Amino acid sequence: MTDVPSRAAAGFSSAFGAQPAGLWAAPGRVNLIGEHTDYNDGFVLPFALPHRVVVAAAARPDTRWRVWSEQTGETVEFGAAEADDPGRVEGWAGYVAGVVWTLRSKGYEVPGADLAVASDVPAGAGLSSSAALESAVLTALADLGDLSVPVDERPGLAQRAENDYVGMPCGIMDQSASIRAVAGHALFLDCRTLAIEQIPFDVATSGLAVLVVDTRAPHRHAGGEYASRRRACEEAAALLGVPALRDVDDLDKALATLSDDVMRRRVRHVVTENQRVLDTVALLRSGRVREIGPLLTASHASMRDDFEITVPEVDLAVSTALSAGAYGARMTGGGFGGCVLALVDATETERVAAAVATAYAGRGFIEPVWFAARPGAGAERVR
Ligand code: GAF
Repeated sequence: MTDVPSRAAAGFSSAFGAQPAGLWAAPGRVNLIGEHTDYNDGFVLPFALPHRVVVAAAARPDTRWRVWSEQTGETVEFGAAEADDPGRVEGWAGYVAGVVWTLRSKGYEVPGADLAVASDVPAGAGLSSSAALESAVLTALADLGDLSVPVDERPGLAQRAENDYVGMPCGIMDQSASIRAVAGHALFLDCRTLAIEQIPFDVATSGLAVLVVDTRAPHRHAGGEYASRRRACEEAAALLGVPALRDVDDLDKALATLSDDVMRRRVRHVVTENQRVLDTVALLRSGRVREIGPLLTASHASMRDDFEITVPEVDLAVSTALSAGAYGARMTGGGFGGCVLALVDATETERVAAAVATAYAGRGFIEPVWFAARPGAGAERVR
């Protein structure tokens, strides 16, 4: 199969009958650790995938946008009136219109454009295909219009497109990973100050691999459940009298203050998960990669028991990977399906993946898909 940039370029030519002015790419991500901590002003440690959304684009002389998608084969067209009206453009093109909206509403003179989108980021797998689309479009429009949008402000702009145009109350992790990642590194992000540190994460030199298993479990009520977790965290912070759960520094005292058991467990997940991110970063900084395994596994238990965002397929993939010898394993992403990552000896990757597939067959689950993930680059112009 032709590579993704070539598919985007070919799609552009056939949809718009011209050559694109350039090609821009932005990756999906795997979150190594730090789940549902971003909107609690906490810490996250994602890395970019080699899988990317590629946008072939050219400016237009007017303020209209036409977007062709390889996935649906359709072209959606909208103008300034639709872009300026959050929610008006629906479906996948809403992410594109949201980026136009977020830039325009900040005063940038966004050029009209034709855009063709191709991607090898698995959609609906919790690997941030939507953040990759937003990030690729934002990077393309900023370049095409010669807009001086500071790189450290781009993730927040893309997040705003998703929050306020599309209506998904996500945090800032995915857009940050897609825009600010550096190949060979994990991105340690403080979601309050937006300070970042690139943590070397070249697992191959340690003889290790990050096995990613797409459980292909159908997302169950993911949107509503995500929003309700976020709400519970905000309510808990208000009850505890702190700006965000990141500010809870005495967990026992906080748990004793709260009367609702579900809320207590939500708080415990966030507070302990933040600490696990810091502990993981400390280990990686001193090159002790294998030792992060137990932290990954503890993160999974916390998501399963306290935050209650896992599903049977995900739990089975984690427990099977661990029984097959993984150093640690956890669900990655927002939850209710999606992917699991496992830290394994590189030579054992296939065997562990096969063990998960066998366990799935035994339970009658859909056959999972797997790959070994190496940290890729953030958003960039590719041609
Ligand atoms: C989704 C969201 F988009 C992120 O902001 C983050 O909250 C994640 O779920 C959970 O860690 O990917």
